[in-house]
Amino acid sequence: MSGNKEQAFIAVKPNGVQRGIVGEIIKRFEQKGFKLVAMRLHQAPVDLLEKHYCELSDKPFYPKLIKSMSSGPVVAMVWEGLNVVKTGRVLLSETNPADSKPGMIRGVFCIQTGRNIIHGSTSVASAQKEINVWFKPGEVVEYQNCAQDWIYE
Ligand code: D4T
Repeated sequence: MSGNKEQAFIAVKPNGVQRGIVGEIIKRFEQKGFKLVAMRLHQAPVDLLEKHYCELSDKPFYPKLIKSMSSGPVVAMVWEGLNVVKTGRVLLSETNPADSKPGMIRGVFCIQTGRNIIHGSTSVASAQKEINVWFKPGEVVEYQNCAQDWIYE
């Protein structure tokens, strides 16, 4: 997927949902100009989370990561737009909130890595893998954003 149709998988983790930050996070992606093309509040089963985080299965923090991600509902989303994967990671900022830019999501809303409230795809390839893990075909919606010509030249 390329150009304005690039897609990123973004998820508000259970602690972000519990802390009532979902609206703030959606607002930042909307304000930037990205297009929301899928969203679901989901109590993720462990097997789904194991697929999502399969590349981290040998990490020491993996068991507590799976436990924390299954501790409550996740808001799973797909956002679309030019360079949305790279820019999405800028909006999230660093994995460790202590290293995050002060104005960015993890810099503003959280303190510790294990409670960093949001996930964002790190590459276009991993975004497509994650979208396929979290959404069925047809759940990602295609539509025209009426503001498109006011966002892109
Ligand atoms: P996610 O995947 O949640 O967007 O996080 P990142 O892409 O920024 O970072 P990651 O894959 O390295 O880590 C996944 C997830 O594990 C938690 N974690 C991470 C943790 O609890 N302790 C740690 O030491 C690390 C590195 C936080 C994010």
